[in-house]
Amino acid sequence: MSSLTRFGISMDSRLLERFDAYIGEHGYANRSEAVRDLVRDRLVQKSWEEDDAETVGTITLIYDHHQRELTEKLTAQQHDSHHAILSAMHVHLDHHNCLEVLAVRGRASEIRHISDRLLSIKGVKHGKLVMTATGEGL
Ligand code: NI
Repeated sequence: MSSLTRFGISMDSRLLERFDAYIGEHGYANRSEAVRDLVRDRLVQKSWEEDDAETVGTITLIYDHHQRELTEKLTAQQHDSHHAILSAMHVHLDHHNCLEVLAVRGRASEIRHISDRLLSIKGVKHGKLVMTATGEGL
């Protein structure tokens, strides 16, 4: 953060009441931090709408490793995208199910494409791309 600038916000009192309830539920110490997080979240969303923006995210996958050829397909896809996959964590949840979390970095359009390709493989039970940011400019 460079320097702090104070500014005032005018808001409908009922909207402010709802906002205060929201920040109370989410454990914010004050309105300023809550407003900062909302702004950051919107800026992160915007960066994901710009296909060429450099972004960071995580792809979470749940699958049954006994499913025929699934592990091989997932591994092959990840090797195809090795330049964008920074790290992979594998957890054996039980006898059948595996959890995989991949940290990814690259252009927004490319990361989305990698995620779509992995999540659409038959046998992947659930998955999600969490879109975050490099932290630059936030
Ligand atoms: Ni496993």
